[in-house]
Amino acid sequence: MTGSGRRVLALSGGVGGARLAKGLADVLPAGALTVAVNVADDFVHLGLAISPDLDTVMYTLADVVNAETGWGRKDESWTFMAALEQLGGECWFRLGDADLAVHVERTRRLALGEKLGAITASFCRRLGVTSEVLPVSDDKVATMVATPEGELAFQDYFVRYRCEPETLGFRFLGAEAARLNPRLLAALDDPALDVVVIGPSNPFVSIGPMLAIPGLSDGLMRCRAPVIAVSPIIGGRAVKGPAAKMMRERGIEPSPLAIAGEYGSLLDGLVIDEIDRAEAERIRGPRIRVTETLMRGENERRRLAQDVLAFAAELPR
Ligand code: FO1
Repeated sequence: MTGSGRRVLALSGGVGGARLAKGLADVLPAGALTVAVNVADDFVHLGLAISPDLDTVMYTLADVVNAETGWGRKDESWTFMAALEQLGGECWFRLGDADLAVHVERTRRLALGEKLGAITASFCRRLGVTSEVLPVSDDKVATMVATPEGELAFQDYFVRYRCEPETLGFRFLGAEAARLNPRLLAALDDPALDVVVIGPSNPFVSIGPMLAIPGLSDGLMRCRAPVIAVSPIIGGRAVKGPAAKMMRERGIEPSPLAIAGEYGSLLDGLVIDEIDRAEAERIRGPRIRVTETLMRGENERRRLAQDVLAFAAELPR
């Protein structure tokens, strides 16, 4: 299905989406994959422009990611953090020494007026990434989390308070005015596009802010290729992060059925885990593929990627 010239577009948040993107990149011909990435987790910290999801995708595709945490770099040293701690600086968001170079250089280039997409492309080239990694927009979008104690900026909610506050809702500041990355629009309209894969990312705070940018939902509805999501919920739990907790806080039972409900008519297909097989017949709308979706290593993520591509080939265009 993915012979020369065929293309695959993946939408990704952080760790889960990045792992599937790596699987796809490994089984596809070089350059066949475009990954559009959430930017609403981005923030300025210690004066530096941090783009956690873009960096997670970039490091994962470059094979330099910390496999344990799923974010940050492997073989990292922490001299900067230790020195900052000694000075009584802000240490709740951990920046490794090599990772720091990315934030410093990105901040410098943004200040010169370079676009986030161009900076990301340049970093990816330098790190040997052959897939195209696109920020969903070059404009600023910021997720705000409503909690009973007031609204929190995303990284405060996620890292500083470890996702502990109850979530009442989300706002994506800047999303309405943001312009979709033109390369993403081009990817959606490319006649060679075989499939759009929504990674096993959080539908509320990873894919949600991407879909809040005008043009993406329409583009997905319009594009001729099937749109397939991989459920981030397996056996009632999120593999990583607060997706299941957020569902319970909305009064929804965490399940692939709830994932199908979140994406609604955008989806042509949904990939769910073996453990949720019994759920398949309750899901109305998308075609369902049941397979092993947990990605513990290289082989599992490649096998899942192959499965998703085979499923896409079975779906009507
Ligand atoms: N996540 C954490 O849980 N703790 C951290 O200290 C942390 C630091 C960090 C530094 C750079 C980076 O690119 C990501 C980092 N993350 C950290 C991950 C991260 O912020 C979240 O996983 C995402 O925003 C959610 O997708």
